Parts: sequence; C-alpha cells; structure tokens
Amino acid sequence: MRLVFAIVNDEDGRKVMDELNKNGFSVTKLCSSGGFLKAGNTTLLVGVEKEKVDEVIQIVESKSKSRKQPINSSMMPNGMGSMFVPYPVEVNVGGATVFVIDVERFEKV
Ligand code: 2BA
Repeated sequence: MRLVFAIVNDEDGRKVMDELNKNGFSVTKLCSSGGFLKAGNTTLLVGVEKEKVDEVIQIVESKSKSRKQPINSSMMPNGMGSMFVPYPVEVNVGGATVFVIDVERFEKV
C-alpha cells in the first residue's frame, strides 16, 4: 500500500479529484498553502495499491496545469533614501508536486 500526496493548484483541485473518483480512487482533500507564495493550494491524499501509483500520478498530471504566478520583489534602495520600489517577478508553479510514501498499515475500523 502507498499513500500519494499530490499538491495541486486550487483551480485544478476539483478536476483532479473528480477524475480520480471517476477512475475508482478514494481521495481526501486538504486545504493547504505554500510556504513560499503563502497562497492557498490543495493537497490530495490517495491511498492505493503500489501497482496503481503510476495511474494515480498520470491522472494528477493530466488535470494539473503549470502557471506563472507573480510575486512582489523589491529593488535595492535608491540613492534618495530608504524607498523600495516593488517590481513584479514571476515564478513557475506546478502542475503538481507529488510525494509517494509507504503505508505500514491500513485499516478501516
Ligand atoms: P509554494 O511554497 O508557495 O511555492 C510556489 C512556487 O514558488 C514553487 O512552485 C516554486 O516555483 C517557487 N518556489 C518555492 N520555493 C522557492 C524558493 N525557496 N526560491 C525560489 N522559488 C521558490 P512548485 O515547485 O510547483 O511548488 C508548488 C507548491 O508545492 C509549493 O508552494 C508548496 O506548497 C508545494 N511544494 C513544492 N515542493 C515541495 C516540497 N519539497 N516539500 C513540500 N511542499 C512542496
């Protein structure tokens, strides 16, 4: 048994979850946020047999888009004092960040 953690963009979360459900996978959705952008994202937990892990990752990949997201940076102070002039910088976010871990024991009681 494996547990797949998939961190996806909030806008893709629903589509990924629906496609996983449609293909017979159980999913738990957690509301999360990234430490760098401090923006909301979606973490999906999928418990599956190890033979099915690739199928899960394929579905996550097929429904997750990569996006450019703006962040604010600051230029060095100009000579006129301690004014900082913000300018837009973009980072590439996603498609999805996936972790797969071994599950020692799985029970529904
Ligand atoms: P965030 O931490 O908000 O990161 C958003 C995007 O900012 C990242 O996209 C990456 O392009 C950039 N970024 C992150 N840390 C950076 C840094 N120290 N310097 C420069 N740029 C940085 P992704 O790599 O696609 O990650 C999307 C989200 O997936 C992350 O949101 C975080 O919530 C999660 N994530 C990614 N890698 C992770 C890891 N190794 N462990 C735990 N969570 C991870």
